[in-house]
Amino acid sequence: MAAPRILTGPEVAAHASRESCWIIVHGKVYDVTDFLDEHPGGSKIILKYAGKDATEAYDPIHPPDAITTNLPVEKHLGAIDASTVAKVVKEVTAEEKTRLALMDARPPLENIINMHDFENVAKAVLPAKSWAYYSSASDDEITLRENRMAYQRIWFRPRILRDVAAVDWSHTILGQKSSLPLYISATALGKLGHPDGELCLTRAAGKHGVIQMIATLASVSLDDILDAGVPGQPFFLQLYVNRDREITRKYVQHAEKRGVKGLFITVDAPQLGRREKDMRMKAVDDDAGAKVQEGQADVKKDQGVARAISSFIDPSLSWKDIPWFQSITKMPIILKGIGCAEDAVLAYEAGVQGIVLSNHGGRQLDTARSGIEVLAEVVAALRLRGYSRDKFAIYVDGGVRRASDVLKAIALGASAVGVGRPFLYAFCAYGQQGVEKAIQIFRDEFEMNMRLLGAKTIADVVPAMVDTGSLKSHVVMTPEDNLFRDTYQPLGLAKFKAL
Ligand code: PPY
Repeated sequence: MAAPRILTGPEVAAHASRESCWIIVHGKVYDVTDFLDEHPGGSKIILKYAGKDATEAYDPIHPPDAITTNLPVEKHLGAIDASTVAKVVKEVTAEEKTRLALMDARPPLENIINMHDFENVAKAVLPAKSWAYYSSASDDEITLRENRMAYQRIWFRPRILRDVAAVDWSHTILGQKSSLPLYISATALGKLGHPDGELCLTRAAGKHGVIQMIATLASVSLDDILDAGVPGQPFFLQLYVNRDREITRKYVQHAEKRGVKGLFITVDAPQLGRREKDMRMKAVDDDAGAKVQEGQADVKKDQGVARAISSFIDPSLSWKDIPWFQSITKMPIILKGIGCAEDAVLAYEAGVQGIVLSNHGGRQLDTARSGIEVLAEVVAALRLRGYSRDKFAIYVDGGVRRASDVLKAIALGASAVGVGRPFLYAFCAYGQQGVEKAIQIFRDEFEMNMRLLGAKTIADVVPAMVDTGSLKSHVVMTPEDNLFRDTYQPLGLAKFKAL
């Protein structure tokens, strides 16, 4: 076999145009000239790095092997001699300076006492683009806000004098032991928020006995996440189904072989929602880029991070595909993104092991109802069909910020609850330690709330402990949620150009 070709910085730099475009990623040189117009994120962003090292920009928003699998081998030109690559001196913008100063001035972790605190710090210390991607939801973001509000329309009916000296909030989720009755739900592109990305979750989850659901679109590869786990650490996998089913089959079977305990197939995203904060951020960036790359046509101008990389997801996925999934894996299959009782019943009848009542953190169909509201009708419909909680799991996610939210969901029949953004914001703001602190806060809240509710164990959290009289009424007044209001960033409108 021929020795791999070693290229130098000047050789690569000579290919810095649309006619011949080479880039460096992870120490390797690629000829991406023919790929420019196929790049889901548009050609302009690649051309910005033409002739240069693009690793830093590539990493957070691509699965680690995207470039090697998408480019034919003849376009893999060789390795780069790093010592010959001119160091790019990055201009630090005023915005970046402020951000770094805020990072230094973060509240000490011991002063963080709830999930809203993490969100507030993340909002200040994240690059604007990352915050826009993570925090955004679809259209008017009504569902995003409703996810939070719905919990506040449920009231507790506490029990007293039940000897709650010892309370235990540990739980079993999909047959796996968990120190909390919740799991870390999948959120994508973790390296947009922290250099270690999703590994911050993995390490904290392993240390504290919490289950992490790994996202198909994590910034860290599935294997690297699994390798970072402690022996026996349970993981779930969130799946986006590829148009090319062979890719999906290999991915699923690999996950199973590596011991992943549950397959959560996302079913609410045949097309990604229009997340306007994310889209606007992209438009702002393109305007700046246009000055550098004058005259370059770019077809995908208004997409935002998420839409730009979602084209592999198969919109033709249907109920007919379920038997195929059942034939390729023995992992329990959970459909993630159910929004009404009719589909919950279809899932039950299809023989999958569970569902997640979810609206994708408000990021898909706006004005879809909250998972917690849907739960009540789903449990009623499934009971009529003889369902039992140990045979079919019903999870809920979206808007959970407090242990009290989790207890409300469990009282209403949820098997456990998914928590996504709060853990994401915890690591964006404080890395692994932030996630550990978030877990600690949930623990403290479970202890207090279970005592005050009169439940010694999770099995004691029963329907009679909640009053859902207002849940379906979307207009009742509730006391204002100040912490949520202060961290929620209102949507903006199109900006005028500078005068
Ligand atoms: C989301 O952003 O809501 C996701 O589920 C992740 C994602 C990221 C990029 C493309 C498609 C989906």
